[in-house]
Amino acid sequence: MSNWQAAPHRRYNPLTGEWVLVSPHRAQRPWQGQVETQAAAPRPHHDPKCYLCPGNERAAGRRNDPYTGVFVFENDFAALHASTPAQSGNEGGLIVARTERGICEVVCFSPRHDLALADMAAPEVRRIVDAWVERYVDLGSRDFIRNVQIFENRGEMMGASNPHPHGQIWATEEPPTEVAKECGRLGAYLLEKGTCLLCDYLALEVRARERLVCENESFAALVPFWAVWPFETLVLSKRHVTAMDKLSDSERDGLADILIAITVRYNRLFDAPFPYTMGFHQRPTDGEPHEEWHLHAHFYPPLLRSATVRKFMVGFEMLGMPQRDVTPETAAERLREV
Ligand code: H2U
Ligand code: ZN
Repeated sequence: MSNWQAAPHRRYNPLTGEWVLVSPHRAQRPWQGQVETQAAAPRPHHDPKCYLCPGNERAAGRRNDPYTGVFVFENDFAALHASTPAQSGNEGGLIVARTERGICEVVCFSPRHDLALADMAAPEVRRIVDAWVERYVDLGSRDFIRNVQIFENRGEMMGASNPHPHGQIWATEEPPTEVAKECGRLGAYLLEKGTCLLCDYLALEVRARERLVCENESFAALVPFWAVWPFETLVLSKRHVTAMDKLSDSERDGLADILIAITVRYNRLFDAPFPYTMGFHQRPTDGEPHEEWHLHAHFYPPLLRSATVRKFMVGFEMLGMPQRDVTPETAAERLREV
């Protein structure tokens, strides 16, 4: 394809069927708007007031185990419950609702209050990967759970309620909207072409190398051609696996390695802790084989041009469609070079 660095254009996201507007020439416009502050104070190894540190009391009065590795507990303020009785309503297709059941868990990544994924050693992150696999399999095996969404909100800017390294898992009765969209597109592609959309896309990106950020034997991280967030990345398993439970031992190590590699690059970019939401998309757990699925993670970081200036999704984006100024190619180059 020709040079997409100059003219305003639209890019297609084959995973969701949506489009993003790219305006490369706008990246230089001045900024006199909101400037974020980032807490930079050094944190202790253990904070007696932190509700996620080992041995501490949580907000709801329960106490954490004196854990030394990864610690998983059921969210005390869960968004969904396993026992909600079924109910539904439909008034002329206009007032439509139904109850949703689910299970919400919190995963403490480390007993150390002051660490983040980027600061951890590979064997420590590997233990988090093992915990995610175990929770995906266990929650996914419940008869009423059809999707297990694993994610992390990192940093105050992304709404994380606590700096202690942790993530969440929301297992739901129905695949949520983003998963359902991807499921539809991946399924349609397999039906039409007989191959996996993300295997084909990865092959293309590995050949081009333009948007590739880093890779190891089993995973690659790249800025997708259709990225919306300035430094958004997509982490793809190199082998076609539908979910984490199909990863080999060395591929689990590869996943741990690439998570460290990408978060270290993010922190180096503006020489400051880099906020993001990240999470995995994998085979829904409805009992079907879902061969169209290809395990991947999305990193959606809000920062735009420094540690304190973020991208807002407002105006045209709320009313029209997502838009970006810095091209994915430029973002990938910067992430490669740090
Ligand atoms: P976030 O930082 O991504 O919000 O995750 C923290 C979660 O921890 C949040 O969902 C839960 C909140 O409900 N939580 C507990 O389960 N117990 C507590 O004592 C405090 C926070
Ligand atoms: Zn803590």
